Amino acid sequence: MPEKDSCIFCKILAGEIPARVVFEDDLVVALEDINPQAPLHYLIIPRKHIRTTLDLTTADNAMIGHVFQVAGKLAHDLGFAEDGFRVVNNCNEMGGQVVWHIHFHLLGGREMGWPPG
Ligand code: D5M
Repeated sequence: MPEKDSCIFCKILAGEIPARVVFEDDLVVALEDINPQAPLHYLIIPRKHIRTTLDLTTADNAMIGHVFQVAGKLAHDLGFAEDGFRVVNNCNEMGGQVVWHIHFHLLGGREMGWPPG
């Protein structure tokens, strides 16, 4: 079975698994993370099934730029842009990736530590 067919994020994007969606357009869907690591924790998920950051190609450049624009817009619209926020992409096991469909964490609502854990 192709990996895409068992991908939990593809199932969410297809409406087969419920999610608390806060934004969507033709390129991405943003939703509340089921296991929040901050008072405000959203996932920005490209509609295209891309396994990891390492699988991006130049064809994805505009979409990735769009992800960051959406992150800023969401932080602004949800009222935490001025306080500050963090956008995180985890890649492969040691990077902390557990879902194999590229996604970007948008975290806010608390002071972020550095370096991250
Ligand atoms: O992060 C994967 C993230 O995906 C992790 O923060 C939990 C979140 N997750 C997993 N399943 C769901 C559903 N069904 N709804 C919302 N959020 C979900 P990673 O960067 O791969 O470690």
